[in-house]
Amino acid sequence: MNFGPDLPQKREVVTEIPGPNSKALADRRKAAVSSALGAAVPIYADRAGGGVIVDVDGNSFIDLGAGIAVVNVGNSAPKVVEQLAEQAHKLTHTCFMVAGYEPYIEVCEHLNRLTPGDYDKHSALFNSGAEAVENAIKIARAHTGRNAVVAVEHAYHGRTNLTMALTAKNMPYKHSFGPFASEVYRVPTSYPLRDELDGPQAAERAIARIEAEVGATNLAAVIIEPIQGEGGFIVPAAGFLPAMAQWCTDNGVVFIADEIQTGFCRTGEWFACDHEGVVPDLITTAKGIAGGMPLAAVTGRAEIMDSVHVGGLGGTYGGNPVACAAALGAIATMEEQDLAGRAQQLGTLMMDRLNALAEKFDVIAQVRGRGAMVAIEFAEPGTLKPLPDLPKALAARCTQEGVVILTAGTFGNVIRLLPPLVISDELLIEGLDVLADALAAELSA
Ligand code: PLZ
Repeated sequence: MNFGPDLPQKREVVTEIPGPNSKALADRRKAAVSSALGAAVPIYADRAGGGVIVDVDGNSFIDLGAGIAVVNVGNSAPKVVEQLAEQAHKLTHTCFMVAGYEPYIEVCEHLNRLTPGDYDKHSALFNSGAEAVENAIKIARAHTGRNAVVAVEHAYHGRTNLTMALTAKNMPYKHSFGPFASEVYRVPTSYPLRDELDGPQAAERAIARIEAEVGATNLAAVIIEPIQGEGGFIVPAAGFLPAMAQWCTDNGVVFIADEIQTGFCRTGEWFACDHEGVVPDLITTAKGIAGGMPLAAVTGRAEIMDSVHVGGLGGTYGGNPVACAAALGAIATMEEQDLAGRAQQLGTLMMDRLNALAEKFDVIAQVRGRGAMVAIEFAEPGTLKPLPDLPKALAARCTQEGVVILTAGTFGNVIRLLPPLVISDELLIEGLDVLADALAAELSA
């Protein structure tokens, strides 16, 4: 039997999609699993590795989603599996607040070393991205003694009560789940395709709103994804992030970079903040940190991280030893294989091909992104009116042809590409060709 990374790196559809085994699982799912959980593709995965996902019917799909930017090092990456298996044989759980263990401390050491800023840093580990965001806000409030938090338009920070309040989009994340946490304010961001502002102007607009509607002295934190993920891979205009960070510094406000989707080599640097030399006070990470195991972190200035009373942060499973061992394997893989450099190469390849596609199809309003985090926004030619049905139809066509592709965007009109960073050029190019054919077919349908 082939394990993940040994799987033949090929696209091969051998049954109808979904095949009989996937259909049988869909029936069992219907009977056993809450229908509240969505599914981007109708197939059920059996194995995955490199740039492919093989389903329970033996169909081999090119993976252009990496489980939403999680398996940057590939599925079942050798070092991840090796280290987590070894750890699992030694110790699966004590609870870090009961009895500590080395892998937790070692992950924190790596985070303190790799995240932006050369000041003294401390970290704390959690289970999910949303939990990391919640804790970053708790820390910022404890540190400043202030309550208010500012998030920006198109933001995504999670599905828990506080993070739903921070998240912008109603459907499917917030609808019917209110009331939401209080003292959360939303201000405009920088969305170069849809506003006419350069980075400093967009920051000035956001800051004016904060000063008028919240007041700096009430504000604990500003939280921003340096490139917005679920919101549609919105890359702010140059200068926006540095100006926001500077204003926070000048006003004693904690600047939190949510790098849960952008982190760990995805954008061609270790973190997206690195592209503009932005140094956040706190940074939240998850997803790519542990090669698929649930782990998340808050890292930041030691004096901010330590401003919470002893015992004020924690949780039963946060920084579980097996997840930490996986993170150590993932981080070693990223360093040894220079996956940040690889993300840059993949990005160039995707941008070149997609820009050529944009020349041909006027429904493509913009191709954008950084490194291996690239998106296409679709809009009615000449108007920027979002075309939300098109990405959905394209993703469905791609699945039929053996390519897994994800959508995004506040308006649902974005296709996003997030291949595992260990995918081959050949496979990525083949995936992009399938997407191009799907677009041509859809537009002529
Ligand atoms: N912050 C920037 O991208 C997770 C959401 C998938 P969790 N994004 C994928 C879905 O539909 O639930 C995300 C993110 C940013 C926070 C989060 C939340 O991370 O690990 O899903 O809690």
